[in-house]
Amino acid sequence: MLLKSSQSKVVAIIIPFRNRHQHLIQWLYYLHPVLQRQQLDYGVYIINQDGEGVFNKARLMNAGFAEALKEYNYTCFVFSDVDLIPMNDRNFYGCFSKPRHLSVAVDKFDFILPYSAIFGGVVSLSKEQFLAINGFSNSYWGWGGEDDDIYQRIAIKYGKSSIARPDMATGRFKMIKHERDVHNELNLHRVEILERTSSTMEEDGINSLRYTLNKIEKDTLYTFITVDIGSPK
Ligand code: BGN
Repeated sequence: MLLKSSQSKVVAIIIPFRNRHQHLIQWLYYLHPVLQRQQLDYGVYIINQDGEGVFNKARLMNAGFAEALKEYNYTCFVFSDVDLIPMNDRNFYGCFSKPRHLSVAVDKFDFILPYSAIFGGVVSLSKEQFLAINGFSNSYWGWGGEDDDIYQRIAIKYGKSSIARPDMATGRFKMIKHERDVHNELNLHRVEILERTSSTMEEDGINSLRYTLNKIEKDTLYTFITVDIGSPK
């Protein structure tokens, strides 16, 4: 594949995680061959939330960004749910001149975009793009909103049409079926937090991230990092 200079192939794949080992096995089985065929220079980082507190996916993704950079000079970050498997090898897990939403046609949503501003599932941002928007918000505890928040950050920083997507045939995904997770209940504060993104994004993000690194386990196929990210105030 010919790459423009703005596209980057030194990629850290960051997967926020807790108690989804069955999915992880499948993700690794399907994704490694795809990533190898795409000839990426990549590492896979599973960021495991320690304990049974309320899940905070965005904080885990921020921690993954920080931990991956301690290890290698990554220039591109792909943030992926552990249960999303691409159906098309040509959906490139790299970075582009715009932040990119890769999972545009998921079977769970009948292979259509549920809404035009959706930016969850699998997304890629260059290191530069991620830092320019101060990463993800740390404030979303429980389910929902953190992906809309990063979409807002991008729109605020770069303007409304600032994300890129593959076409709907390239962007097909299967979501591995599962029950709702425990300790990841719907976040009832998500709408009000989202309304404040423009005024909080400068202070709430990768620059204010706090966590304790508890364990790093290196496997041939991935690095499994357990972090304590605290609990809601
Ligand atoms: C949206 C959620 C996203 C989620 C998608 C797809 C919110 C914020 C409400 C304003 N957003 O509704 O986080 O990825 O559904 O499931 O809940």
